[in-house]
Amino acid sequence: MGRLVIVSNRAPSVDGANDSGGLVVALKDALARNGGLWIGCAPEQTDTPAASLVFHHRPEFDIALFELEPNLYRDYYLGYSNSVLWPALHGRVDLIDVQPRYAKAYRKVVRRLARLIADEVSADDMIWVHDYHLIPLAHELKALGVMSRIGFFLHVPLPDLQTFKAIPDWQDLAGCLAEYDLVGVQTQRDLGHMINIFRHILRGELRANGNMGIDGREVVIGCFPISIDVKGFRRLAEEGSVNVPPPALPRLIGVDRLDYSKGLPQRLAGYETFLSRYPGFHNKVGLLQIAPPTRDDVEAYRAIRSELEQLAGRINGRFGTVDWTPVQYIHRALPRDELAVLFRLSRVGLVTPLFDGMNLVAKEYVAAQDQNDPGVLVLSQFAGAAEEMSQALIVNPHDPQDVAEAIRTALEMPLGERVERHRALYAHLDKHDIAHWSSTFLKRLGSVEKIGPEWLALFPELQMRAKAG
Ligand code: ADQ
Repeated sequence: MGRLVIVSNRAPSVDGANDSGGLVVALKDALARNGGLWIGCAPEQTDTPAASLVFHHRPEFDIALFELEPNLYRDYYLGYSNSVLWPALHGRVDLIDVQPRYAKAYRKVVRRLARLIADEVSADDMIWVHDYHLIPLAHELKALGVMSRIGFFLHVPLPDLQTFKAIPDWQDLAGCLAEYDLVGVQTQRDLGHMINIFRHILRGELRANGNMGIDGREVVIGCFPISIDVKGFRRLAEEGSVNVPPPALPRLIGVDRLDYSKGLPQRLAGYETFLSRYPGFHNKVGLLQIAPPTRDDVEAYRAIRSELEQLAGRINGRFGTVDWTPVQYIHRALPRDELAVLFRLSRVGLVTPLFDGMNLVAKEYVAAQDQNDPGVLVLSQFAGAAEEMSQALIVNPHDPQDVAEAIRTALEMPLGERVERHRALYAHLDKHDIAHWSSTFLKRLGSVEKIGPEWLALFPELQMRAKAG
């Protein structure tokens, strides 16, 4: 039995400091079982990157970092990954910034990483690649003769065919995706898009077993909705809130990375409409919006920040009084235990992205609630989470009237209905937590028929370094 090798742009910290929540929790056990390895970019760039992976040993698994030069990293990460792929995959083709050097850097980084990984893995290892930063990795690894099973999971949405074609290298990228043995997305919505992309760009055929036949081989595809450590997060909220007094006013809460896909200005517009339609709620509710900055070096992110600050200021100026601030805005990250408590003490969770692969905040909000007096989740129909969480109040985030009405409904919802909705949401989450997500994906990857020399023979022009393991 080989190892599990995780590859992602960012690796867990070497000292385990940022382990709480998320992927590390999900994968720790699977990694520990077979002496696993996690490969990711070194947090600091250097003008003289090491020629091999830099290893760090942790008790449960090893971490191997690859180093990059600052300029290369900038063009690969801020450039191609976050100024071309991120906006395109989120349907914001107007924000794509096409620079030839970005695409070059992206391919160069992935190719270099593939060489480092090829030296390290054997055919028995199972490789799981994460997210849009590394789409061509299977292509590069297979070109180097790596015969391990290679799976890919896309954390962000896969848009429809027309939007996908706005990416300058769309044919190439679709081909690279199809080189994985298993491609997983978050939702049925995205799975439908993937089938369409493979059909139209690669002349793929959907088979009776739900997989795609492409160029004479089978690509296993599937929908694997990611989740959270439900019980762990609930515990954080319960234990942390014991000594915290509830806020003076019922609170609405929003927690998002400051990103244009999260629909923050639209959320504030919905709240403003609510306040102007229902003056009876003035002085009786408050919105707490927590939005730490990300990717501040990209222009689109600076723009959203100043737009949000202006909107919050406008609402406070228009409706606020000496003793009431309608919008409280915190522009930084908070520790997870504090977030969990804030979720539990908030009557309404506002999760209204314009387009989101899943949205873990929606799940965290539900997990944190007191089951005897739960708050209400208001959820965008465009969050992947909406496919699983139909007992939330589902809204169109582009329509401020709809958001305003949902806020009112949530605030006025009787206890019995809140409990009923929460019970159904929590029961689903409890069964489909992060451990369920990772084990389902890995089981499927493990059952994929192993590639053989006949597949490698499809690439006679490439130099093979087949590693028989
Ligand atoms: P993100 O776009 O980062 O993830 P999301 O799923 O909401 O979005 O996860 C954000 C995480 O960061 C949550 O765990 C949240 O609690 C945390 N966070 C947000 N604001 C914070 C703050 N102020 N302080 C501390 N923590 C904060 C991408 C995709 C999503 C997909 C995830 C996982 O865009 O659609 O759900 O990956 O696959």
